[in-house]
Amino acid sequence: MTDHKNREPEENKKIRQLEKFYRDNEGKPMTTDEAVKISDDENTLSAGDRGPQLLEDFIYREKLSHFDRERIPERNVHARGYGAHGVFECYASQSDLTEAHFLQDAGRKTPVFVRFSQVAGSRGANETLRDVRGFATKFYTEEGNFDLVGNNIPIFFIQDGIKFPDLIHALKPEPNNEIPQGQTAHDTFWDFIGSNEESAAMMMWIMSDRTIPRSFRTMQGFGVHTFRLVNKEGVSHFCKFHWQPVLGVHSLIWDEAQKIGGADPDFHRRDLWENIEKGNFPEYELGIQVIREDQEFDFDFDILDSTKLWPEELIPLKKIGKMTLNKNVENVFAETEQVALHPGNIVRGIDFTNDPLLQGRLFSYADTQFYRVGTNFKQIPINRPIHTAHNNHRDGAARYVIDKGQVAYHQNYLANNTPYPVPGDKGGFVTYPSLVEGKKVRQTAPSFEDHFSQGRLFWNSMSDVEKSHILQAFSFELGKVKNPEVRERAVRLIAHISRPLAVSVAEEVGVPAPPEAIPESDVTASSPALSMQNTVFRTDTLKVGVIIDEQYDSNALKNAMASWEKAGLEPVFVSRRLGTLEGTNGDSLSVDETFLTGSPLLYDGLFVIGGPYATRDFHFMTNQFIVDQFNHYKPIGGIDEGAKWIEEIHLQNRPGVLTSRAPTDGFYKAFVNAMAKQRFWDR
Ligand code: HDE
Repeated sequence: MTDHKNREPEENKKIRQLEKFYRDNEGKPMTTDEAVKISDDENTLSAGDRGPQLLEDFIYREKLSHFDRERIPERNVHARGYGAHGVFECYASQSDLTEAHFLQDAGRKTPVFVRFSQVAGSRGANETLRDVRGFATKFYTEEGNFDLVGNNIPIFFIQDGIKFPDLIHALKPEPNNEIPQGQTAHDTFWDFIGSNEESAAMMMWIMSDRTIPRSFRTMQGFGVHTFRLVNKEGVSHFCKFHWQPVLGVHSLIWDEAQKIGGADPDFHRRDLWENIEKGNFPEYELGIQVIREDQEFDFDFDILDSTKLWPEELIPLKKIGKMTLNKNVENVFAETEQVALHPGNIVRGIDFTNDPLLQGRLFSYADTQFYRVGTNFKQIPINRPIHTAHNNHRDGAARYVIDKGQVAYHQNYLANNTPYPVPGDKGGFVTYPSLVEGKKVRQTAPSFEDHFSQGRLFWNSMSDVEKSHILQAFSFELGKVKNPEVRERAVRLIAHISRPLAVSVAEEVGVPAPPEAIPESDVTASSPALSMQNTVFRTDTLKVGVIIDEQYDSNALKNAMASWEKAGLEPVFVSRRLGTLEGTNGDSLSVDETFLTGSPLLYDGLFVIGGPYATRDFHFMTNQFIVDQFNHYKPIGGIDEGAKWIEEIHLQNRPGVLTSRAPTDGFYKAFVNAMAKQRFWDR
C-alpha cells in the first residue's frame, strides 16, 4: 500500500483545514488531558501491594470516565456508514440555471465529504444485507455548506414525512425480539408495504439487485426530491440531482450477498478504503434533470411526489461535474460518525420545493443532530464550513469556539452593528418567492394518487435476468414472513403492477393467486436508463483471485500479469499458506490469501494456475473455489494444472470459462474480455 497522504490534492482546502485539528501521538510522551505527564498507565494507585484502590487517582478516574462516555447514540436510520473526502470539479458554468458559487466556473474545485450508508442495520450490521444505500455528500463551498443527502434509489417509500417513523418502525428489527438485524425480510415490514399502496414502486426497486450493490464505487446516487435552481435574475427551474459512477452500476447476486455477510461483514467499507489507499479514486459524475417552471404540470405524474422519478427519456440528464474521492478519513468516529448531513443545508442558488417528503426532512435532520451529536455539532471540524461562521449564537454544551467581545445581539451600536446581514444583491441568501395559496388541510394531493404506473414502468424496463432476480427476491423476502395474510396482501399489491409476477410469487410463497379483479397497470412504456444491463462495463479495479502453487509457470504468469495490468485488473494470489512461492524461472511471488482467509466470493473472477506439486487438499479447495465462481456466473480462466482441474469437473467451454494448455496472447485477451463482461448469465 502506498502512502495516500502524498496524493492529497492541493486544492482540497477542507482537508488542509482539518489538519489543524489532527493530533498525532506518535513519538510523544503520554499525558493526561490536562497535559500532565503520566509515569505509570498500567497500575491503579492503591494502599499497599494488595490494598484497596484510592479515589484520588486522577489518572485512573480520567481514563475510565472518558471511556465510559465513548459511545454516542447511533443514527436511528443509516447507522452503519463509511465516509471519505474528495473534490468536486464543475465541468461548465451553470450560471444560466443557478447562482450556486460552486457551479459558476468550469474547472472550479470544491472539497467534499461523502458518507455512504445502509438504512436499516445498526452500526455493527453486516454490510451486504439487502437494503437501500445512503449516498450523502457535503460540499464545502465558498458560500457555505451544501448537503446533497440522497440514496442509491431515485424514489422513496412514502409521500409525506409524517409516515417516516411508521415506515422505520416496521422496517427495523421487530421490537419484541429484536430480529432480524438490518433487513426487510420479516412480517412488520411487509405488513407496512401491503398496507401502504404508495410504497408499490419503491417495493419493486428494493426487490431488484439495486439493494445489494457490488461496491459503493458502483452505485448511483439520487437526491430523490425535486429541488429548485435559481439564477442571478431570480428565474427558477425545478431540478433533480443524480450521481453516476464512472465504473458503471453493478450489483452482487443474492447468494453472494448472503455469504459475503459471513466472509467479510465489512465488505463495502474495506472495498472503499482499500481502493482509496491504492489510489483507485472512485469517481462519480453529477447529473441534473431540469424543467422550467411553466412545465410543472406537463407530466402524467406530480413532480413534487417523491415516489415518482423523472424518466430520463422524457427529461434528459445533463452532466455538470465530477466528484473524485481521494482521501480516507483519519478517524472514523471524529469524521464519519460525527458528520451531520442535512438536506436543509442549501446555499444561494439552490432552494426547496413543496415536496412534502422534503419538507418533512427539513425538520428532522437538525433535530436529531442536536440530540445525537450535541448543541454545538456545527463547530466540530468535519461540519465546519470553509469560512468561519459569524453570528450571535452562544453557549450550549461543549462550545468549541471562544466567542470574543461584549456584544452578542443584533441590532447593536457597540460593535457597529456587526455581524451584519448581507442583502440579496450582495451575496446574502434569499428564499425564492414561490407563490403559496390554499386552505390548511390534512390530505394527500389528488395528483399523488397514481401508485402503480411507475412500478410498472420499472418492471417493463428490466432485462429477463433482472426480472428473475426480482422474483427470487420477493420469494425470499415474503418466504420469511410468518403470517400468511401479510404475504397475501403483499402479493395483491404486486398484482397491481404485474399479474404474472404476482402469480409466480404467490406460488413460491404458498398463498392463493391474487383475485382477477385487481386491475393491473396498463403502462407499456419502458425506460432503458433504469436497467443495470445498460450500464458501463469496465475492468479497472476488478479483482482476480489467482490460485497458484510452488513451481508455477513463470512465463505464463508473466504474460497473464502483463495483460491484467493493462486492463487495470488486480490479482490476489491465493495458495495453501502465506509466504513466498517460487516459479519455474526461479522468480518468486508473495501469497496474499490462503484458502482459509480468502474466498471466491470476494473476487470478480478466478484464474487457476496451480502447480505440479499441488496436494489433494489443494486440488479439493481449488475445486470449491471454481464451483462457487461458476455458480455466481463469474469469469474463470485456467492454464497448466488449472486447465486440467477445470476440465476434470467438465466446466471447460461453458460460457465465461476459458482454459488453455498453451496460452497465447489471444487467450489472455479473451480472459480480460470475459472479466469486462463480469457475469455470464447464460450458464
Ligand atoms: Fe433520511 N434521515 N429521512 N432520508 N437519510 C436520516 O438523519 C428522515 C429520506 C438519508 O450519512 C436521519 O442525521 C425523514 C429520504 C440519508 O449521516 C434522520 C425522512 C432520503 C441519511 C432522517 C427521511 C433519505 C439519512 C438519521 C422522511 C433519500 C444518512 C440520522 C421525511 C433522499 C445521512 C440523521 C448520513 C438520515 C430522517 C427520508 C436519505 C432521522 C424524517 C427520502 C442518506 O433525521
